[in-house]
Amino acid sequence: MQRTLVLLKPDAVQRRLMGQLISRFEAKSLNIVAMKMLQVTPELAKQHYAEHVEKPFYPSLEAFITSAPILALAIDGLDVIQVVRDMLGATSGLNAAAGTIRGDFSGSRQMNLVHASDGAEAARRELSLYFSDNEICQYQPLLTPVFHADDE
Ligand code: FUP
Repeated sequence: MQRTLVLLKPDAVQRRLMGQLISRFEAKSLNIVAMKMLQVTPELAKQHYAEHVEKPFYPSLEAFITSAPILALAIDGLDVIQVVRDMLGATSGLNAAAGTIRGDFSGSRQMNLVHASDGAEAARRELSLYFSDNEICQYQPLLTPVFHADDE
């Protein structure tokens, strides 16, 4: 079992897509264990996108990610980091396959609606930027036995 960080970005909030996007993660049998709406500050944007801060597109990316609230989610599941990355699709909505979130809803590289951690180390780092340990809900997901076998 893994945990990943997902952000529904300002375009998802402004376009009233939050419900539809959350539904996709629920339909995939993943377990949402924390959720928080917040406005990203420039300081948090620089921490989140540390690898991009020096790139030419960063000022525009920061303006976008701080432009309206986001919804941050912590999501648990089997291989959830890769499963969610696959559900998002390629970074640009212009290239993302149909059936993925970006492929179905986005026609932009920047306004691509969603972020998800791209590996175990990124997930640990990014989860700690948005959630403290006591904000992660501990509960027994009752439908697990109908979603996958014990040994998966
Ligand atoms: P991803 O891991 O798919 O979220 O994509 P990246 O880490 O490569 O990029 C982070 C964010 O920067 C993406 F959401 C899109 C944005 N971006 C731009 O706006 N312009 C670029 O040239 C590249 C990325």
